[in-house]
Amino acid sequence: MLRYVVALCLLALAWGQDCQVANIQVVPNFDRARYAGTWYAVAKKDPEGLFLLDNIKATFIVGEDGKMTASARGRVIILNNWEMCADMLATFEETPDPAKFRMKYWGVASYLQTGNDDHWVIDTDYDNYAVHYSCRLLDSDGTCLDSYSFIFSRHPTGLRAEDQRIVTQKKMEVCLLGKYRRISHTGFCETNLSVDPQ
Ligand code: RTL
Repeated sequence: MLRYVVALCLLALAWGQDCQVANIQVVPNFDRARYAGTWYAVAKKDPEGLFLLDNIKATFIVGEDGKMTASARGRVIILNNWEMCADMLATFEETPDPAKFRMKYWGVASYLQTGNDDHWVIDTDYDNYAVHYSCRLLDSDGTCLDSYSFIFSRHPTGLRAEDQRIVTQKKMEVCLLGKYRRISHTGFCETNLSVDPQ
């Protein structure tokens, strides 16, 4: 019963949203040093076209110069039926808002996608969860026509129960509630380090 009441309240709140990209709130005083390290993508909302499928893991690094870079790995299918793990690299350009970056990305292999996307950190507690958002195409009315978003967890097992509610709230704030799919982690993109026999 309580679940339905909460769901109804969320729905009522969702109706009150204007979905203007310019009004989307991000993490105040974003601290990239605390954000650094490994994140497991546990859910995603896809953009138009080719995208990472599953087994997605990202590692953010802050260099000595203070600049943030990242690497990401995930399963993709390219050329219609070639399944592989895409190794991606990214650099981040700062903007006046510390939680809003421009992300330039490319594949380690030249046939992988390259791009230059917004990379906004909507919310994070740095130790457990993070909500990412990117709008690729703004509509003339200020809403987003083509977006993608990742829910990240520090834990390969997924989000902690106590973080779920806040993440649902944030999904709603970026106007993407109900559009996310769970990301499975099957080990497909885990590199098997071979141990040499003595
Ligand atoms: C995320 C984390 C930070 C580093 C990078 C990210 C995005 C990667 C993307 C990759 C798309 C690859 C495709 C390859 C097929 O050619 C935000 C995960 C680089 C969007 C579609």
